[in-house]
Amino acid sequence: MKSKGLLSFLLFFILFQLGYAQTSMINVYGRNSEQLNGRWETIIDPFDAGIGWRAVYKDAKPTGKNDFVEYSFIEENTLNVPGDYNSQLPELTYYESSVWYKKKFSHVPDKNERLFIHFGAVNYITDVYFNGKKLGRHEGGFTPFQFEITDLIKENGNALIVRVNNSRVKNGIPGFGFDWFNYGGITRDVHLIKTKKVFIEDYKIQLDPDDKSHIIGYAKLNSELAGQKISIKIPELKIDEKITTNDKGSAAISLKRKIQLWTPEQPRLYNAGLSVENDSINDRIGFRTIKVDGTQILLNGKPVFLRGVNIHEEIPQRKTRAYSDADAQVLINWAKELGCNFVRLVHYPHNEYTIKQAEEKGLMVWEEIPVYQGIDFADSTVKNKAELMLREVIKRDKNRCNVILWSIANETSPSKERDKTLVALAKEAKLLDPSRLVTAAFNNVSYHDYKMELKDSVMKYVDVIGINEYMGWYTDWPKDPEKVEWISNFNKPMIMSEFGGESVYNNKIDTAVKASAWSEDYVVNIYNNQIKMFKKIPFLQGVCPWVLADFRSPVRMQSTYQKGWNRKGLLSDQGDKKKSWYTMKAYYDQLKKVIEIQ
Ligand code: GCB
Repeated sequence: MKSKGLLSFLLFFILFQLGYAQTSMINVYGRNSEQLNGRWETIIDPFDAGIGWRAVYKDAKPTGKNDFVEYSFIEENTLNVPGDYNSQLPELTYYESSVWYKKKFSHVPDKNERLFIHFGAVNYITDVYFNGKKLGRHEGGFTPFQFEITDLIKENGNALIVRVNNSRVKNGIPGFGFDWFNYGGITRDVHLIKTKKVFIEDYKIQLDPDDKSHIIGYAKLNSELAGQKISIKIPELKIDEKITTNDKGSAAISLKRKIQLWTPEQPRLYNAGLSVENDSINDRIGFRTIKVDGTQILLNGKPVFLRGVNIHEEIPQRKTRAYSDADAQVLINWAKELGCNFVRLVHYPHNEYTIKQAEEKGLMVWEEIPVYQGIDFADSTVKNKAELMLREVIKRDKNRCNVILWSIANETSPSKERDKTLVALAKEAKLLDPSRLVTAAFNNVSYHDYKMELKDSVMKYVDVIGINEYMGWYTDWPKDPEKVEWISNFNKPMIMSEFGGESVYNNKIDTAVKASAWSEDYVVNIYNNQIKMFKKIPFLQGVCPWVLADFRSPVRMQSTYQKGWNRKGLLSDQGDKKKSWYTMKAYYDQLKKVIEIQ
């Protein structure tokens, strides 16, 4: 057993060394770059025949009458990038296999520049080829990655060829089964990034958790060059400073200023610029502190109750993944309208547009990696993959002040291997980013003597405990909701990270006592009971109904009401407000009033 574990670790390590994608540089949108979005030529390849001797990546074209190339790209067959492929052709609706993509482009070379192809996200396995050469592979559907192409670029006729495969994999993250739609394809923006030879690869500019007038962080070059001057400008704070790199190519930031802090009520962001020689990056940075104190969550030192909602990265009316700034606005505006100050972005890292819209509009964010339910923790590569995903998302979003929680898992069953992985992830998150809180959504609550007790050995490793419970839906109420007593031995804040039930919009069937009626009134009843219970939980510091909108799920095939949709949305699949929307909104309005009075 041990040697099997070692073997798979070595295998993963070798894979990682040979042709694995580079972790992406941060803030692509603030850099000198060009989008490679649009129509890409495609070949649908259900049996992956294009991998072997057919070698699609060679981009062969028939030349003579008897020279037929079965697998060649033609201009008539195209799909949109970004965009999931399942929603673009009827024959791809439930497709789970490979599609090959090709993008041609020209580029005027400049000998002082370096070039990178950057993918915002591709679901799930991606093999990337450029001008006939394999650049490498990336695994994981929701995090960015890049490849350098400086030495391979030509002035004309560059061909970027990508094989995407969205098959569910047993030792993948997520694993075989999950309750959302398995949208495959190049689902986020693709960029050609142009940097100078020396450029800023990474930076962190945030508030000192212990001093609200102290900006701390670092800027790091792509190479270990000492003595380079990096300039930082935040004009509205009268910051115009130069810092000098050490022999690791890194320079520390430490600046004292009077700062207007970011809050949900006043989400103040400052324009910031970083540059080295003639390579520069722009960002918008906000400053806040987030901590726990016993059972409280403190934002800028003051207790805050999180009025949240769970959001999947999907536009229900269009039956596609959400991928643009316009899509992000739709989702975030709904959350604002509901009265939220917080969103739980489930169950995987969402696109940067959504995080930024939330930041601009004053919503705190829970970000999660897809360590979801049936993960194969016994496979030793799983832990490495999860850690890599966690690193990728923390690297990407560490400058987003609205991100307050890194979630390492959702509803995993305790086992020796699970515990080891989750504890390692919690420690890794803290190590990479001590300025934020770590959480996970648990469903291990034991019910005894009319009491609900938080029980999971991993709870002691997180700062905030998320609890998913479906009382009134999957389980009966143990007793009168107001009398349900919650017990925690952790002295930590708890968020009710999921609760709710399914209903079909406008379904007035009067069987209010039967969950299986999918009636709106039945679900309103669940929400009213939940709210009664919440008021009696002393360590509850936030709630997140499941879920903002009905979402597509191939495990929801009940044929009268679900029809391929999980119907627990406060909004219908057309964005109509169900009765439960108004129940939650009224509760949030009431909570807001309490804050105003204080
Ligand atoms: C859960 C899961 C979520 C499901 C939901 C449901 O506990 O975390 O992904 O969609 O329940 O509707 O059952």
